[in-house]
Amino acid sequence: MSVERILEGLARREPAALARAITLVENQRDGFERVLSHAHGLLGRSGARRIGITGPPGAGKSTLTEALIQRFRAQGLSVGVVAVDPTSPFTGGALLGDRIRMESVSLDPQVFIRSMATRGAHGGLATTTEEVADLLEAFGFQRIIVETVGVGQTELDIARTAETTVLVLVPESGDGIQTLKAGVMEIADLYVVNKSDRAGADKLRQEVEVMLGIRRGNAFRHVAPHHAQPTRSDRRTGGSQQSDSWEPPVLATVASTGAGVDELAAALDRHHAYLEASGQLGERRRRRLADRTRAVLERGVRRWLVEATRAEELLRQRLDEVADGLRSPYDVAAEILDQVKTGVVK
Ligand SMILES: Nc1nc2c(ncn2[C@@H]2O[C@H](COP(=O)(O)OP(=O)(O)O)[C@@H](O)[C@H]2O)c(=O)[nH]1
Ligand SMILES: [Mg+2]
Repeated sequence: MSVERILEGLARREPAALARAITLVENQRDGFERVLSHAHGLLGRSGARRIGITGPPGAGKSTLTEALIQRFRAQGLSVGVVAVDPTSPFTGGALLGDRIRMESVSLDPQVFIRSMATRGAHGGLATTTEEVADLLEAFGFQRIIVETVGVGQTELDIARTAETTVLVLVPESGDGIQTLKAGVMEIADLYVVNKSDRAGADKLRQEVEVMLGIRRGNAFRHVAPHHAQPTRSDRRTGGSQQSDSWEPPVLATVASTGAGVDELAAALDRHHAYLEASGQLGERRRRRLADRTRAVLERGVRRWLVEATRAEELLRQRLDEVADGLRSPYDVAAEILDQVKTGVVK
């Protein structure tokens, strides 16, 4: 399918064209930036919101995503999902065991689920994921969920391309709590203790709350001179939010039965309202656009360096000298860069 044909198909809202566009972007084939540039012009029209869901494997992220899809559909909202998680497919397990309803969701044209290929997207995975989310938004989906597996920096970078980041932990997720302790997870906007039907869920919830409490205790930004500090129970429910600060709530869910999902959806709404009221929605958007432009520029430079210059060839020529200890990788890189800059290597 040519780029023209894809653009026409997207204008006619053909799901097949959307699928092709996503593949084009994932593989960075010729014309992918044209499609993305076009899509960019269509963003922000349908009041779309992006939600990033991350957490350790098996935490129930996909199950939770399915439950949210149902919830959003019941509100008449269309939902696009990007799953950067090769390990767990969407099974329909959250649909309360109702096969008929599950089918009706998977055949629902207002729901589009796409799994991302993670191989090959070296380093640029966060950018590519965000670009795929752009395509979904441009297509008209009103809620976009990005599911990523893991609790490391990469997963977080991906989840952070969303407006609201949800970290899903489970009683057995030792990893998650360790990372949390290490401070990597501080940027989640909402914490969910899923599998709250299991032993240890309450304890985990308390642990997470204590940890967030410690973090808040150390951070002066939470000291609001004209207001009383929210009480402990306010914090727990995320109930009392001032427009200038957000206290991440710690919610309990059982994704497989849908318990707690209404509260999660309500917390997502509250966070969005907070982002709007505080002006952060616009701020975060500007920051993302700057990050994106930089990422696209870097990607372009890298592609140009590899495809349009003889840098790689020169590298191969010099490799023996490096291997023999005659030169360092830094010398060689500097030489190549110099030659590229002065146009000796074209
Ligand atoms: N007991 C229990 N099992 C759950 C819950 N949520 C999900 N599961 C199960 O946990 C497994 C992993 O779920 P999945 O959504 O694929 O996890 P993901 O890897 O985080 O996407 C599946 O067998 C789910 O049915 C829950 O709240 N309680
Ligand atoms: Mg999953």
